[in-house]
Amino acid sequence: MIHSSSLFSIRFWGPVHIVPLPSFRTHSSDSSGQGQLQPVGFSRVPTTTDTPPRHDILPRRPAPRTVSSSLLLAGSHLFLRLHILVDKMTIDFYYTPGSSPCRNVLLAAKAVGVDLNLKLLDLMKGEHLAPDFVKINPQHNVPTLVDNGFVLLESRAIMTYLASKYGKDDSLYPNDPQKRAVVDQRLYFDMGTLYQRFGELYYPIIFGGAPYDEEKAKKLDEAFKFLDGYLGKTEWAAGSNLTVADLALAASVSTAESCDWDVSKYPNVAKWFAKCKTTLPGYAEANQVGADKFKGMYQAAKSK
Ligand SMILES: N[C@@H](CCC(=O)N[C@@H](CS)C(=O)NCC(=O)O)C(=O)O
Repeated sequence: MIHSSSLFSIRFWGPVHIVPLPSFRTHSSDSSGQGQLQPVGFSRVPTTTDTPPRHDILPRRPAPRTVSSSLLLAGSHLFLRLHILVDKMTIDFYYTPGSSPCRNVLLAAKAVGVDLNLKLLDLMKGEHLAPDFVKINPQHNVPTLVDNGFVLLESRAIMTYLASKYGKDDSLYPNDPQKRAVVDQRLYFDMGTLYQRFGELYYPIIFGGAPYDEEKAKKLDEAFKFLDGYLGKTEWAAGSNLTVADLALAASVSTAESCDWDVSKYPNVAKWFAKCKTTLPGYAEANQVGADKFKGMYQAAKSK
């Protein structure tokens, strides 16, 4: 289990007292109008070096010019005067361990270092169709995240949300537009091509007792070759460092491996995947346990 312990929210409470604060305007002692910052309403002791204001040539300003530093000061002043309540925040996570999309999120939470309050749903028992859950998620699917009342579906959206909101830095989901675009492309590739084709081949076998379909297997093989091409160019899926794209792709590849898909046929994928298994934070707990459960479902379906 992953325990909730390290996250805190800051809640402001009680009446907000707006205190009179000094605002600032420029004291124009030269014709450029760019003088020192002077608090308005605070007296300033004249010094011998002061140049008398040249009212004869400078137009009088009807109102003081407020600058951004006054806003900053106001913010910090207010902050000091507000009551601060630090309390525990809960991030509920509805999931089922065998689900590859749920493991995307579990891996992301481990990599980000955020604790989730795990809420197991047994899809086989229809727990995801219970009215209380459908009220939270009308699409009644997992993974579903509820972060202090904020509900989010779609595993890859949840991953990028966790990385953006709770990441120590932007390495897992870069702020740079082009780096981020590559991460997004790999995530969409995972959802729309790799995992999609995996599902098209294996879901009918596991959940519908269908026979192995060679045409669908060729499509999945092609998707793995695309991934092999990406990983031939960069060390990680979207560049030189680990990102959320690696986490999603690793969950998908592990799920295919659970169904006896031969990952060793794709040398770059095999090398990268071996590294993922040993270096992704909490890999065994977050992903392998669930991938093994999925393997059990596949084996059971095969033996029927
Ligand atoms: N694209 C979604 C897929 C979610 C999904 O298909 N979840 C399945 C389990 S793997 C589910 O909850 N199915 C039950 C249902 O849709 O009622 C994601 O990545 O989060």
